[in-house]
Amino acid sequence: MFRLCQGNDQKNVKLIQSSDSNSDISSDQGTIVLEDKPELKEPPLYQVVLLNDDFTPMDFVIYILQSIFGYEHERSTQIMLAVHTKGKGVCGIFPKEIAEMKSHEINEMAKAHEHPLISEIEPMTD
Ligand code: TYC
Repeated sequence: MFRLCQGNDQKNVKLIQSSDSNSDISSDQGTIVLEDKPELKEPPLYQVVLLNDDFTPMDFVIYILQSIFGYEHERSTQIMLAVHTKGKGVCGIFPKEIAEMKSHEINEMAKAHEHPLISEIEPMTD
């Protein structure tokens, strides 16, 4: 005899063949249990956005991109020039807490060096 059990969300189910020794599921021989998978959602992502200004030296922005985001010199230069010409630009995408930390680090390093450089975070829209 087979019996079919299932959770609410039919997309997230797996088949388990029961046995008498498994106390989590029915002890009827031949019972099929469809269990929901635990729902593991990806964390919402945020962009770290760098804003242009007229005073922060280009080399300082390149240094920030290398030290905080780990970009190579050439890639950092490309990002810096994109921000310089377009007014703002994304320099990385992270879960909220990491984006906040990186943005805070940029803004504090800029303040410590008395540059007006500012970064912000923006939620990704999908
Ligand atoms: N516009 C700056 C300059 O001409 C360079 C710069 C680039 C500043 C990017 C900020 O986010 C920035 N020195």
